[in-house]
Amino acid sequence: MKKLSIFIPIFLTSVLLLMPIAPVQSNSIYLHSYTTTPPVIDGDLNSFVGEWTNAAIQEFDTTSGPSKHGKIYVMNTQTDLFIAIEIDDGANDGNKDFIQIFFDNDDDGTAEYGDDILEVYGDSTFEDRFNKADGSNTLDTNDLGSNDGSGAASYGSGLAFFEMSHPLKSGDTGHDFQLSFGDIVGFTLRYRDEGTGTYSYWPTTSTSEGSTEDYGDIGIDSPKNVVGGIYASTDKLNILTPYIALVGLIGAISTIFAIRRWRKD
Ligand SMILES: [Ca+2]
Ligand SMILES: [Ca+2]
Ligand SMILES: [Ca+2]
Ligand SMILES: [Ca+2]
Repeated sequence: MKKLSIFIPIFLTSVLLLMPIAPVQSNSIYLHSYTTTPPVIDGDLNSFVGEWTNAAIQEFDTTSGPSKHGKIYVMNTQTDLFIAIEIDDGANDGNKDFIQIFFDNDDDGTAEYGDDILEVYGDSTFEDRFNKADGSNTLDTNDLGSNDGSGAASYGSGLAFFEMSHPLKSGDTGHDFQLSFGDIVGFTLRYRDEGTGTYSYWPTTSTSEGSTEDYGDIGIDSPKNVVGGIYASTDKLNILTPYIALVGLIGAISTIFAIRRWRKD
């Protein structure tokens, strides 16, 4: 019985402390990848060999509006977030086709005033925008903000291609997200296909300001250190978790021994 009374607290402490500390996510879509090599933002996803191979890549079918199949690529360097999209489109309609990425800056599932928006048109026009309080959105530059980032598009064989970049910390607060390593930002995309005159969404079903949405998540990864040829995450929590658990375990054992000694005395 005495052995059990020692074992149970040690076991429970170990279980609690060894439980993985996962980032808060709104759903299962969680894209994150660090790269040391930024892509060339020219609308061509193969400007050089392996340009997007370091990215987190996910295929999708739009969840609202006409069903369109696509693929999203996400990665970040120390300074910028990069996103590429390829999506079904029967015809190239130049600046009438466009992709929009709506961000949920604080990742709380609610679209808010000041949330960041990136837009790239089929003719490679790039716009850095933000959510307004009335549910519409506008250019950052219409509100004394700055146009931060770049974008480009191309088209071929029934697919529209978009590449874009945006600083993690532009300094344009109120119009752009300001992200650090380990941060998670919500996102959804909306595609305008001029040929069918429709909008398609993924993963949310709308982008209304003030509404609660089922956003996907983009994580900002920190640089990876090569340790003996193996990539090791420098995520602080990941590194610290086993040590925290060890300290907790030692604490629990010491307490039990202290109690036993005290009982004997
Ligand atoms: Ca490119
Ligand atoms: Ca929000
Ligand atoms: Ca801006
Ligand atoms: Ca913006």
